[in-house]
Amino acid sequence: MALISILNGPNLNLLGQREPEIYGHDTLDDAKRLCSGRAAAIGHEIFFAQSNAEHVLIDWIHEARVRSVAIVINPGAYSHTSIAIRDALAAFDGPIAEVHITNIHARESFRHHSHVSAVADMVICGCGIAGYGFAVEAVAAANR
Ligand code: DHK
Repeated sequence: MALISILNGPNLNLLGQREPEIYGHDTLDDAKRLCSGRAAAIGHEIFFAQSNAEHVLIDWIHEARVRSVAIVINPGAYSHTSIAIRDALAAFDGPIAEVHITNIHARESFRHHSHVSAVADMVICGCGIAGYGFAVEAVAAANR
């Protein structure tokens, strides 16, 4: 049994409450339940966490270097701004999945580029919280 770190960036604590016409009605707790069920089914455990602070996300990525076999990350708006998160992920050896609830390419132009995508092994966007489940399965398969 191995650990997968599932990390969520700013404003994702409000999932289900903020702009539901864009982000839907599912909550981050729903995403956590989905991930833990999906991970358990394939013999893995999860560390699932959310922070609005860039440095906290970076610390969790560093911790994943020693305790996790894979990372699933929705960096929220930091996807589009944070070279520091990109660099932290580049120092992780296992598979990385970048997840976005929405299809960032069909939204405002400032969301079209993600600094994280260049260091992710896979990018899943526009699938709602189902994307988290796909990501857990994909990183587990990539780690085999
Ligand atoms: C979530 C956010 O908070 C936005 O800043 C990103 C992403 C998109 C999502 O779709 O999950 O641009």
